[in-house]
Amino acid sequence: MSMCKFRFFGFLAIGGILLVSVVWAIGLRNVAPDAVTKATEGYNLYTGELATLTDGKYPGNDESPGIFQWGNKGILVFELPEPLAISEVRVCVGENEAPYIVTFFLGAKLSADGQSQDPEGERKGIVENYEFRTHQWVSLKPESPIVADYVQLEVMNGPEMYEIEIWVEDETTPVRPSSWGLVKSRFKGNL
Ligand SMILES: [Ca+2]
Repeated sequence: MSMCKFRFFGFLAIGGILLVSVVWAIGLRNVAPDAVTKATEGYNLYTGELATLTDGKYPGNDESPGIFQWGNKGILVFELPEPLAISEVRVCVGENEAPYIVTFFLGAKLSADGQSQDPEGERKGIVENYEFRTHQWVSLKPESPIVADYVQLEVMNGPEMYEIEIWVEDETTPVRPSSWGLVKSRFKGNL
């Protein structure tokens, strides 16, 4: 191996270790796959499968990821198993410029029919994104982490959605094993 290659791979290794260490220290983890996910039913029609929103597949890492899409507007809810300090909600989107609104609740529960626009429980915060992005990650990030156990995502204009992540900070919980891919996706911020 030439010195250039050696230096290159050495830099990658050191950089990777440093970045992974940073993420480890912060203790970020995506809890969306652990949540009970539900879409409002009745007036708001959608195509696609809810499960594809938390299967870890999106255009940045899969050739044909599933698309979840409302006809126009709709609400998705994520009920977490316990209150957690949520630092960011991200949505990987495709076509259709759209606004996104996330509301954080504590003590709320899903209703049997999924109609949960005004769930019981205490509303702890709301974050809105009107950047109208397409084909990238949309970030909904509160100024500081919000402790909540119920996350509601409201969209309009029927955006294509590939993946939703709910990132929490927990210093006692290490990141999941796919550290390098996770670091790249977190710091790149785009597809
Ligand atoms: Ca997906």
